[in-house]
Amino acid sequence: MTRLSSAALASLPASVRRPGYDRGELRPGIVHLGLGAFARAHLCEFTDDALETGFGAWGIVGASLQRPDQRDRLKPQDGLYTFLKRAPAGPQLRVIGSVLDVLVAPEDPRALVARLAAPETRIVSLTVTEKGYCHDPATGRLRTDHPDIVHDLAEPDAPRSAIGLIVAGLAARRAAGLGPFTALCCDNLPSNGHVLAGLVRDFAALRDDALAAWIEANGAFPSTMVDRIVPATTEADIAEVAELLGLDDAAPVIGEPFRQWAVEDVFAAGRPAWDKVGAQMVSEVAPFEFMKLRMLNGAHSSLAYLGYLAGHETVAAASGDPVFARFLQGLWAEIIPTVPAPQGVNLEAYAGDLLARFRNPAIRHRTWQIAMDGSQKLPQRLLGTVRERLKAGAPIDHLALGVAAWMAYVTGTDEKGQPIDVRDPLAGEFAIRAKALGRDAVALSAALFGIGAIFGDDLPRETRFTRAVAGHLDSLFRTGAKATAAALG
Ligand code: CS2
Repeated sequence: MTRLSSAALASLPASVRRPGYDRGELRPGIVHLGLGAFARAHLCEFTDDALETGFGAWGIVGASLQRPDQRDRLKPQDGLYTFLKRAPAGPQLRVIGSVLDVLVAPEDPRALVARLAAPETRIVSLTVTEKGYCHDPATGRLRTDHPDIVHDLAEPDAPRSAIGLIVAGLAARRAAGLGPFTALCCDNLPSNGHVLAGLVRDFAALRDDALAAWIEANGAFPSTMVDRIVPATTEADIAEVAELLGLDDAAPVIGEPFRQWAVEDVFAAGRPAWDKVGAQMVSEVAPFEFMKLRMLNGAHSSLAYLGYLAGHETVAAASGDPVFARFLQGLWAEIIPTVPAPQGVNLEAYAGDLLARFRNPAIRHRTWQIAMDGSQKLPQRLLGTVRERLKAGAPIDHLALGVAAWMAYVTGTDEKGQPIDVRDPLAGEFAIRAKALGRDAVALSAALFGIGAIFGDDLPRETRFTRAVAGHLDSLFRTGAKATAAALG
């Protein structure tokens, strides 16, 4: 079969939407760090829509910070790829044209820094996942002992980390007498622009105080709330896209129909017309972030751990189980009082919509995928909510079960005694504790609470919380996830 490419666009079936603008006219105004599936199903689609509305200074140069795979798949396709939207009523296809080129940072970090420093680069956006920020998830501060940060301080012109790259790009711009680009964080972190600004400032200050002051005075770091459920692409998806397209596409992305993007409208050098194509440009992103991180991601993580332990492979299967659907309702009832509703949003209705999205039978989002990197996710997804509920003297049973399910999961053994492939930067720490303490819920939970990067130094002292988690963990070990969730009523 012919491979998708600019030349092959003309042979697409008429039902497949394709770029309606002249890709030859595009200029690279955006560099995107971490060109994974999520960015290609979100930022790149919004940008593709915006390019339809007019002048094309906003093409995207993607950068992979680790592996060359994405570049190797996209280059032969001239950057084109299919977005397969999976609605319950059936699939819809569209070819996205906003990506112009892909660079691979480890192959030539200096070339990427030069691209960041190019006058036409006006936005540097990021989806590098939580752990890509090299920060302490509990405090949001830069980890100066992180191996990539240590490396980048020693070799500031050939950096590896997103933070090192951004600072190198800004330093080169300042040296060249250019203004800064806007650094646009699109990861699921609270106050993500603010956190990114802090990390960039801390790193820059370790290099050069004058540079840090220049960034502080001139830089722009809008906060954003990003939302779309994007499961990892499988071989079966690739085969289905080829069938529907009549062309081979090595790099399709899959996503649900729903998408949301709330962006703080503070840009240093302009932006695409994202507001004309559905993005919400707002002055305050925080209410959107709280709502999404606590209600969607908090529920996603809790359900992923419980569901995985109970043998559910996907979110749709787990949330289709009445016991876990009831658990989600109880969880949202604990979360909602901590969330300031964005203007015009009813949080109960938002929760109802989330349940329908989770249950979308056309999306196979693996519980294992969401379970990944819990140490980086728990603080903003569940633990901030726990702190507020404790302060208010309010019930935390469902939240505590979410945390206990994470603890059971990171022991690395499921309910049938089978090993779990625990992927987490702290997986080694978890394994040592699980090996030493076995299924002693009180001792094991105490040992995990001792990991300050996750729980801070306050939560281990909150006995109402620690007892609830230990009790649930004991029940998970003795009776399993389903019985424990059912017992919550
Ligand atoms: C998920 C998110 O993998 C995860 O941890 O919770 O990727 C989630 O699907 C997105 O944030 C939805 O916008």
